Amino acid sequence: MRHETVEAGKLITLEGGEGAGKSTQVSILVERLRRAGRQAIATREPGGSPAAEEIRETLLSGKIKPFGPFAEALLFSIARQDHVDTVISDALARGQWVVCDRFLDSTRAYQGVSGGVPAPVISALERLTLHGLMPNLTIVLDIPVEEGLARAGLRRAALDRFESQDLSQHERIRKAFLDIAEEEQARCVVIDARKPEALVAEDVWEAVAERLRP
Ligand code: T5A
Repeated sequence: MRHETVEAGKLITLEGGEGAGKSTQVSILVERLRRAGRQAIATREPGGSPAAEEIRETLLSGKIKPFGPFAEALLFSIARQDHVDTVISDALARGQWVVCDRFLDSTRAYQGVSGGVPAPVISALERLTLHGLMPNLTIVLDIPVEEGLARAGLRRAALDRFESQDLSQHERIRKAFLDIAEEEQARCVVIDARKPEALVAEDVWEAVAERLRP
């Protein structure tokens, strides 16, 4: 019997603060990868699998907030593990390119740096939930906090649990993403998200083409 070896897919994550344009760029990138002949899927966190989408509702409603950032970090991690185990790993094994709106760096930035959950705890959660899986490429969309919040606010009537944090927390989160990108340059690329959508999409594609050769 002849066995065909399937080339493993790639995991690309988009990260950044509120309203940076992650969801917009995820859709554009998936279309572009498909036009380049790759099988590509869009997914998101928190969520991405039926069970994780249920956890998303609970987290964004603020019901877990009284238990503190550690409890939120645990729940984001439980959701991530299900998402990885039931969606991402299978897709990668089938050779698909997975483009994910937020992933582990959001937990590092929001619950870790902004929420004060110690970095070794966040790292332990990553080890327990990801079993060594890391994105092949992480694109950090960087935008001044107030500009991003204005975009997010235009889209929705009410801000969720995390969007409604105070400005200094959003500034810490922005810096946390930039610090991660600085520390992990082989994995991360920072893109100026203030530009018009089409120009940001060009920068995203350039980064993907240069780093991953789709
Ligand atoms: N969270 C998440 C944690 O605390 N820990 C974690 O581990 C994880 C995974 C998720 C929340 O959960 C937190 C972080 C978040 O607060 P969400 O609803 O998924 O909540 O929110 P976000 O991921 O922040 O997504 P947003 O929907 O707020 O923003 P996006 O996806 O960055 O932006 P997008 O594409 O929806 O665009 C927003 C608006 O701007 C316009 C769009 O048309 C849209 O109206 N826009 C642009 N306008 C001008 N120029 C451009 N270049 C534009 N690009 C988009």
